[in-house]
Parts: sequence; structure tokens; C-alpha cells
Amino acid sequence: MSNSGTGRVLLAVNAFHPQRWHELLSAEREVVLERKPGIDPSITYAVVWKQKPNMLAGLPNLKVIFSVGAGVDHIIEDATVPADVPVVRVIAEDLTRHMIEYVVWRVLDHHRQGRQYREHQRLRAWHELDQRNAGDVSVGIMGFGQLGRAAAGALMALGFRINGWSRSAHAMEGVSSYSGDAGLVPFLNATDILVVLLPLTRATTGIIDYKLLKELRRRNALGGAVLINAGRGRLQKEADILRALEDGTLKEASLDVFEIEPLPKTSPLWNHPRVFVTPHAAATSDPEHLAPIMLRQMTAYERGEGLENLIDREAGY
Ligand code: NDP
Ligand code: OXD
Repeated sequence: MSNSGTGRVLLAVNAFHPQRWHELLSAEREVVLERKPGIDPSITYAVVWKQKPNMLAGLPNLKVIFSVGAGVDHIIEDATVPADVPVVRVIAEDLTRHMIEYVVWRVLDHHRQGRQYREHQRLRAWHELDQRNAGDVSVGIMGFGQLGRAAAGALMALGFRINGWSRSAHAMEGVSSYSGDAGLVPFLNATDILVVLLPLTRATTGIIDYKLLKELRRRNALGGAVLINAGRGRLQKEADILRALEDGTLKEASLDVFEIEPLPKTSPLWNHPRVFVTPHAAATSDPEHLAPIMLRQMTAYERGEGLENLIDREAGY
């Protein structure tokens, strides 16, 4: 198969600063930020994040679409993206390390009672809280893929018990694995801290609702169930999370992603005393690390080699 082409790259990244991507990709390729209206045969590759509709339509020589992020919901949900062009997503050590840090940070903060100590400091209260054992806490990772498994390894090294839930069954030493619809309730019933690292797909949209949160284990060493979501905001129903916090179904939550981003100033999540908010910042895509990987893939593709980290368009991730 010949993959030869002009190698011209369309860079369509919204909500990320395109300048550095442009500079780095330009080291090897001709990069454009705008495409010709109508039919544009000059584009071979597209590097995209939250691209505008029709950005990738009418590109008859488009060979590969590269997502700037690990998640590809921005591509799947855009009906104007051609269905037959392969999509490559990010799997990279740098991004994985950042996600491990975020998950470990949030799990440890809930486990070591960060919220209570911050409040004590505010009150100048010198008061030592009970210390719990990590071995008495089960962290359930919902979405046991690249990031979920990496986070599991780091948490296991700290002594936490780990449950993993995925679409297909995955064995990992030391982890209690659950899969599919049948595995969901048993997984939740055995979980004290729920870490959500699912992709947003038709099957997962709105999955984090009140009914699901109700299944978490609440009689535990933490004194309640905890939710951490760093997957996608539309996995969760925020009204249900607030209800669960109010009635004790949830003790605390750390949310990095939201139904609407940026999180509207009017959202009650901003100043909820038991919610920790970060602005979709768990693991940012760093062009210094990721642009060279994309350039390598383009060159390898032109040599006739297969693409790595392709998504399954049917499954949506
Ligand atoms: P992967 O594709 O490697 O893993 C996804 C996991 O979710 C897999 O285990 C998959 O199951 C599971 N899954 C998917 N659909 C279902 C379903 N219907 N039921 C049960 N399990 C399901 O993705 P990554 O780990 O690389 O990334 C996960 C997500 O994290 C991204 O899609 C993105 O949304 C988010 N993300 C957020 C960032 C942030 O800064 N907040 C940064 C980076 C990523 P199986 O293993 O069987 O395929
Ligand atoms: C991603 C993200 O999907 O940053 O990589 O959300």
C-alpha cells in the first residue's frame, strides 16, 4: 500500500494554544491553521482538539486524524468527520504520569482527610484526626484502560486495595477485576473511593447518576463514599452528585471534568464545601512530548507501517 502524500497538516485545536503545536509540527511538515473552503485536496493529516464542525469534511486526501488528547469524543460526536479515516489518540508516558499524579493526589487527600485539616488550619485548631490504613480502603477504577491501570499500579504500591471495571475482562495481579453490565453493581458494592477514567461514549454518557452512587460502599474506614471523576464531565449527572452529597450517599467528591466546561460561575459545585474542583487539568497534553510522537507516526505511515493507538470507531474510544 502506498501512503505517499504531500504530508500537509491541518492543525485545528480549539481550547489549546496552537502556537507551540504549530512550531513543533512545522519542524517536519507544512502546517496550516485554516483549510480552503469547499474541497481541499492539499491536506494529508489533521491534528485536532474540539475542532469546529465541517473542519474535516471535504478533505479527499486526508489519511489520518490525530487527536491531541487521549479522549476522542470530540471526533466521534462530530458527524461531519469522515467515517473511513483512521483516528489515532494519545497514549504517552508524559500524559499517563500526570494522570497517575492527579489520581494519587486526590485519593490521598480524601484518605488523609485533607478537607478537614484545611478547615482546622483555617480555625487554628490543633487537632489530630484518626489515621486510617490504606489497606482498609478499596479504590474502584471505572475505566480500566491505559490510565486506569497505570493509576492502579501507583495506588497499589501505596497499599490501597484496587477494583477495576471495564467493558472486557482484564486480569491484573493484585486487582479484583469486574467487567460489563453484570460486573458493575458488584464492583460498586466493593468500592469506597470511585475513580472514573471512562471515555465518553453512547454507552457511558450519564452513567454516574444517583442510582449508581447509591451502590458504593459507605460503611468503610473513610466514613463515607468518595467520587473522583477525571474522565469526562458528561459521564456524570451533576444534580445527582449534589443530591448524593446532601443526603450522605457521597461524603466528598473531586471533580476535574464537568457537564459544561468551563464550569459556569453559577454552578453550586464551585463553593460546595465537600467538592474539590480542578479545571479539566488532571493530565494536560504537552506538545513538547506529543508532537514528536505524531510526526514519527506520519513518517512511519508513509513508509507503509501500521498506525499505533488507533481507536475503534464503532466502540467510540
Ligand atoms: P482507554 O481507552 O485506554 O481505556 C478506557 C477504559 O474504559 C477501558 O478499560 C474500557 O474497557 C473502559 N470502557 C469503555 N467503555 C466502557 C463501557 N461501556 N463499560 C465499561 N467499561 C468501558 O482510555 P484511557 O485510559 O487512555 O483514557 C480514559 C479517558 O480519560 C479518556 O477517554 C478521556 O476521556 C479521559 N482523560 C481525561 C483527562 C483529563 O485531563 N481529565 C486526560 C486524559 C484522558 P476495555 O478495556 O474493555 O476496552
Ligand atoms: C484528554 C484530555 O482526553 O486532556 O487527553 O481530556
